[in-house]
Amino acid sequence: MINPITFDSPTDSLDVESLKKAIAYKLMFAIGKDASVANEKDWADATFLAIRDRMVERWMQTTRAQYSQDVKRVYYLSMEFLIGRALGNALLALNLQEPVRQALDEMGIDLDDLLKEEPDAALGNGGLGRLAACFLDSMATLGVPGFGYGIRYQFGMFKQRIIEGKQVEAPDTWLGSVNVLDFPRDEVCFRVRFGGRVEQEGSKIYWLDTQHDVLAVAHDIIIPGYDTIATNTLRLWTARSTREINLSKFNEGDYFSAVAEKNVSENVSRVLYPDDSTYSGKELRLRQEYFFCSASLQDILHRYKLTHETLEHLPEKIAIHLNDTHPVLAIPELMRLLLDEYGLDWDTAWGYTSKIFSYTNHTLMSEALECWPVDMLGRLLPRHLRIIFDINERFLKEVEAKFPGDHDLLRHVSLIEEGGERKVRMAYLAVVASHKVNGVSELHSELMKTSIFADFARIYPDRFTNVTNGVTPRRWLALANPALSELIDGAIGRTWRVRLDELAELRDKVDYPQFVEAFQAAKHANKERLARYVARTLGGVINPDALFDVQVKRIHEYKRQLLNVLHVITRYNRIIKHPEKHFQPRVVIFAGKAASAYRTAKMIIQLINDVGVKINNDPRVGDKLKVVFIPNYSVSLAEIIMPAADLSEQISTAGTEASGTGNMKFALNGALTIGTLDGANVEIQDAVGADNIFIFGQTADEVETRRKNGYNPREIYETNRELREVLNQLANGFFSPQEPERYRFLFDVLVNWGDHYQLLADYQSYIDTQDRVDAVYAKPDVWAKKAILNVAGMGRFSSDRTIAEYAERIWRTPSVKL
Ligand code: 26V
Repeated sequence: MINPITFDSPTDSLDVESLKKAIAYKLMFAIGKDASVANEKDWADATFLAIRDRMVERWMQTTRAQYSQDVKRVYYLSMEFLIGRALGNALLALNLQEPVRQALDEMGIDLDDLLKEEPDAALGNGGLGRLAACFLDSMATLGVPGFGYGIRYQFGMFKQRIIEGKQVEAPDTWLGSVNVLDFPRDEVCFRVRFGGRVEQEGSKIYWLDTQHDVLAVAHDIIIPGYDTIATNTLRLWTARSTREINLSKFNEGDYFSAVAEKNVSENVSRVLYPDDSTYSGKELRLRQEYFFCSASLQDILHRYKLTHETLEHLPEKIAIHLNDTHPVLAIPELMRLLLDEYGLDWDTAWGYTSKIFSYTNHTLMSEALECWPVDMLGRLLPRHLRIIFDINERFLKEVEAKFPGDHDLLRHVSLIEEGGERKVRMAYLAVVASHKVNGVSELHSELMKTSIFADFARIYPDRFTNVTNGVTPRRWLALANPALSELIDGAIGRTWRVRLDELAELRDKVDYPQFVEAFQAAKHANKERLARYVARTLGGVINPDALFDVQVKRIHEYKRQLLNVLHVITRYNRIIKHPEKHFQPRVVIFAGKAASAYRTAKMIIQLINDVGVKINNDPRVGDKLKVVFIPNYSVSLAEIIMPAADLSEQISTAGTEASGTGNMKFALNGALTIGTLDGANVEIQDAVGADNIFIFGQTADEVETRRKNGYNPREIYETNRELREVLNQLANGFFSPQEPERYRFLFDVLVNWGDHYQLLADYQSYIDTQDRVDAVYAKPDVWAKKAILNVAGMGRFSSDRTIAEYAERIWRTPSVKL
């Protein structure tokens, strides 16, 4: 089928002279600019295009090998891919950083300036989307035949500005006018249908009279593996109207509605839902989910059919992974295609489907679990609703046979939630149709089996498993932290980039004062880099000799940024009360976005800024304490912040953070963690040793027990003098004199309305532990040794390990041979 044309490709040449020519050529013929007028964006685009050429050939080679070896492919379906910038990563993967730097240098251009020109591809909210991006990197690097499928949002994650202390959202126009990132594939185009009705004729079912159909057009992004030919694809769908514009309306002179119709259908890929805190049944969101599932499934079957006559081998040749419940409509869509389009009988279709799918759960928070109103689903996707009912009927029969007479169980596990508005429970559908269901850390996977999926764990005990998350060492150490990378290279060689376990060899280095000193110097340089960034963007000066205490992540009540603020205020009060005392200088750094409709989270951002204004301008405080909120947290910003941290704040209420991956990035860059026994923190403690991490607060069990026994935060408020003072300052407008009632709400949340996330219960333990942090930081060598032991212990948190586990235990996808 594939007939490669062979020729001597100029894109093989990777020497400085050829690179220079290639970049100049792209500038001229692809961008259409002369060097004398080209701006930095033009140069960046030209450079990326020249490098992209050098990836294309590996890409084709990989694809050819995949076809000729008839490999099993894994399709990773995700509503979000938070990939960040591509150029730096491509240069690293192809080992072209130095030659390209030199080539540009000889043309009078600085590579570092160009790298900053690229906008982040911010097609995700937070942890779930970034994990998907790390997974793509690891799949390519390991040669796993993996494809990402998602949506090419015209507007990704909103840009955050801080105006008078408050978050203000602005659209993210990342696509700009020139786009060099992806290959548009106008010919790879599938119709996605909506609405209509279902008609039965004998055993055959027809989905008829659909309206508002949309075309899905593919755009391909190259995912280079590190130091390998293996190169994968991320295929993102964009919506196009089935009719360019309504010509009859146009001719009638109704220009507005002629175009409006086109816009409505293209809205499907317009914008990323900037919300990972709550689930709300928005019809557009449902349309987005079906849109990308349907297009992906049609594409997957089309690719399979290119090389297979029958569907017989489908489950041996494809695996489909569901990144949370957002792509769960892929299940009834595959069933629909197999039943209605290919004419399979139910049992065969279901047999294939349940061998093909696997599902990862990323949160236990009930408000984030998707449930679609039966009415809405029925209106938008009548055929799929019918399939879901059929799946449910057969599933409940199976349960009835296994547990006869247990009617409560049947009601609990039904895919349809009854009582009130009827809803489809998407997570249950995922569990019933998948052969494996995993959580993202050991603790989370256990809790999953005792909470949200307890009944299913009885019905399908072998289905549930754990695969602890990981992060790619390429982006999160090699790219983000050249200073530390170089030091590590000198000590243990360069292969840790693909075998992160080798970092364990650094353990012995704590006994070499020279190494310890160099480690401290690298950290200091990274802190200076961050201080410069802060000075440039915020204007304030922060002292790189102070302890950098960092909490960066989405703003959520469960992540407890507010607990961090309670500590900051406590410290401030102590400094004022004891002017004579020495305090370890600290800069407390925050960054993160709040969902635009999440009032409390936005209030927490404003509080951080108000507290910052008060403390930073108080002459009695000086260098002892500074509070900084860095706006517009993103992948690129994280690459500057993580390497500069001394202390990593991972302080969620135990039992709420499924895993966390920021915790891993910080430790990998030599920060010590202050954290609860939550998510992957538990495993990080095992890996780095209890002496090298600051654990505080209640365990998940203790949180649960306290909740059951009737938790009374007011009692803690009344008995803890320092805490009471802090909370009173919130309530009486100490930090908001212009509007004294501003933070009364937060006071009430904590003291009068039950303190759902038990901040007050963990407060004293947190404060005491922060005191221990100061004491250790006062001994720079002791601190540095602990930091080195953190780096050394991070081997198992590589996403390469994670992907190897998925490939072996869940997808059963061997690597392609190249
Ligand atoms: C839910 C929704 C609801 C509808 C609107 C859009 C939207 C987007 C995302 C979500 C769920 C987000 C779940 C999530 O991000 N979980 C995080 O996953 C990380 C990777 O496994 C993990 O490290 C974090 O602990 C977990 O919070």
